[in-house]
Amino acid sequence: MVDEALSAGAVARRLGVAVTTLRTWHQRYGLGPSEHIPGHHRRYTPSDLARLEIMRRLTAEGVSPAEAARWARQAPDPMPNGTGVVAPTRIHPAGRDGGGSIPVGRAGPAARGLARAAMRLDAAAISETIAHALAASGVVATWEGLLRPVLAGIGERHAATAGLIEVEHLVSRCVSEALAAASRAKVPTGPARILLSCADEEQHTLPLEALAAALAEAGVSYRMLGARVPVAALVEAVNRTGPAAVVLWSHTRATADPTQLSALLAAPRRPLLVLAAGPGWRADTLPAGVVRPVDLAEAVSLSAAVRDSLDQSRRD
Ligand code: B12
Repeated sequence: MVDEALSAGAVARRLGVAVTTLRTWHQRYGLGPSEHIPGHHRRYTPSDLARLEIMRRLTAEGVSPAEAARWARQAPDPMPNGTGVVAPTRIHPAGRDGGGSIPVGRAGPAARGLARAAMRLDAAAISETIAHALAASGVVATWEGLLRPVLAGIGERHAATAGLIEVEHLVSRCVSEALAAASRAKVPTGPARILLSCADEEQHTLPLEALAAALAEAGVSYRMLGARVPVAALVEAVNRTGPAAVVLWSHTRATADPTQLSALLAAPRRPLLVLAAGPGWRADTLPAGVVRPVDLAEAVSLSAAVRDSLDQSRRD
């Protein structure tokens, strides 16, 4: 094993990280070198390297270092037979059989049940759990206490294993259907003063669908443009419908081009309120006058408030 073991410098070069980063990962998260020859510096074995590769990949994807380290430590030994060959499938924890579970943090039993149903690809149980929660607790509580933890858990597992895409798709579909049914059950009257849209090329629509259902529940009419709206089409919709507020969702940095927000602010029928919603947006790049809600509840209350103020000003 000594021949294959690497120095910290060699590992740092291979992974493209600083030696100090390796030291931090060792000291804080226990991901250190395990080869120890008396009288020599400790060295990294191929198994250590495989774990560090998981750590590097996950942290680069935005997973917190503590969480990434948890996955890295759980990874099965990639070289149990000492061949020195790192089989790619073995460096993903539970990546071979799609087994394991979806982490839901401190979320309650309903979220754990939903996560289990999701792993079984049991669409009927998934839909029933969501419908039951929506009826019993309403949209905001269902989103925060049930859907968000499970969706985030699926994302976490996917980042760690590159698996669970089938689970992600099935759950997304069930969530969409349940939120659409909730929206249809309470169609608000009055003109639609809130425009909901995803940023250009943005395919993550579920948070906007949750907002639509929550607005319906609160009696606020909206128009939903859905996924991947090019900026010219968004501005066209604004100019034709004159909404009081536009909520533009971006889930990832790749779709968070602030010029989309500037275009809304420059539109001839500029909305009273432009909301940049979602984790894609960076606060320091937002044009002045754009508001960033912190969560679903705030997006609902801001939308309802701006609708009320427009209705009031039209009455005066
Ligand atoms: C479901 C899902 C999909 C589905 C979406 C289906 C749909 N109709 O929406 C599909 C399969 C289409 C998909 C596609 C992709 N996805 Co995806 N996806 C997810 C997943 C699992 C859940 C998304 C979601 O709804 N999150 C909702 C909650 C959980 O997100 P949240 O950030 O915690 O939200 C909070 C804040 O934003 C805040 N908030 C602030 N303001 C507001 C306002 C409102 C109204 C609300 C509701 C909330 C809110 O409160 C929220 C909680 O309520 C996430 C994992 C994750 N953690 O999000 C990955 C994830 C977002 N996807 C990811 C990726 C990489 C992709 C793809 C690029 C994959 C690919 N290679 O094709 C594509 C992207 C395509 C595109 N251009 O958009 C990565 C993004 C990594 C990154 N940071 O860049 C993630 C994080 C998974 C991962 N860990 O790798 N995805």
